[in-house]
Amino acid sequence: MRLNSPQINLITRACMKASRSLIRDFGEIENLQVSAKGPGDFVTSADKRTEKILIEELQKAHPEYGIITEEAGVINKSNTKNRWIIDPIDGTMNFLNGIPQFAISIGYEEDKEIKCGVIFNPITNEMFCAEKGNGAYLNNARIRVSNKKEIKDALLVTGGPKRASKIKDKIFSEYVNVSNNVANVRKFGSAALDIAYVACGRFDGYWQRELNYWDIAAGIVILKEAGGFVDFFEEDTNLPLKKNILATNSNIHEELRELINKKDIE
Ligand code: 2AM
Ligand code: CA
Repeated sequence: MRLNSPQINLITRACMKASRSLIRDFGEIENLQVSAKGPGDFVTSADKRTEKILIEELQKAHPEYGIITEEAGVINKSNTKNRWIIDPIDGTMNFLNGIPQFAISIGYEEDKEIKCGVIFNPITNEMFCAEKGNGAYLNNARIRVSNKKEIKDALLVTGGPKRASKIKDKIFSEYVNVSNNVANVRKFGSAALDIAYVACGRFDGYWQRELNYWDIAAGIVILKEAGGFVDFFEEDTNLPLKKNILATNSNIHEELRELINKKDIE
């Protein structure tokens, strides 16, 4: 069956509308890269422009819904019953460098549970979407996680550390531990697409620290509906929004968690 909730239709439509100017902006990047000023400010405005279109479209239908976004912050803060979680460009560094690995990511929450999500890469024209209870799709085809059973055969993806991270050593030692025990590890620079790629079986698992909720909200429902498993590995379990994600095809989940928890550098 295809997805058909009013929310998913709204998100999809907003994504298609915002992607028109995003594709145009991406086309401009090449020119700006060779200019003296560089594309930095331009990217910030592309981010804002995309976000504005998304918010306008979503608000047309539901002006009262809460919104959490990367650029504008929180809108209608008191409404925690219905909320959109928006990342207008996930993979900003890739976008800035003319690399077509970035996406619009939008999740929809009801009573703090993610009900549906869309991750759209407008350059490759790949739209990942899911609705709780109705499966996950890439464009019109149903997707499922990989069936890989053994972590030693797994191809994983990760991200970070962010530039200002205070735990770079820890993140790099984790990377060493994991890469010594799996087939290989990739780093693609868009958390949303990384999770989506686990959902459709391209990668067997993904982990990353220091994320924001909007990076992963849509990905969580897409991965779960594709048969994957998502949880978090925070040291501080009292934080309201968790930042360190572990997302896999389910089969390799516990083994990957053990590798991440292993403290010694091998
Ligand atoms: P962004 O492109 O929207 O900033 C890169 O490893 C991934 O981590 C991207 O999805 C990126 O989202 C996300 N991320 C979150 N916080 C970040 C930060 N402070 N610096 C770099 N990437 C960050
Ligand atoms: Ca992001």
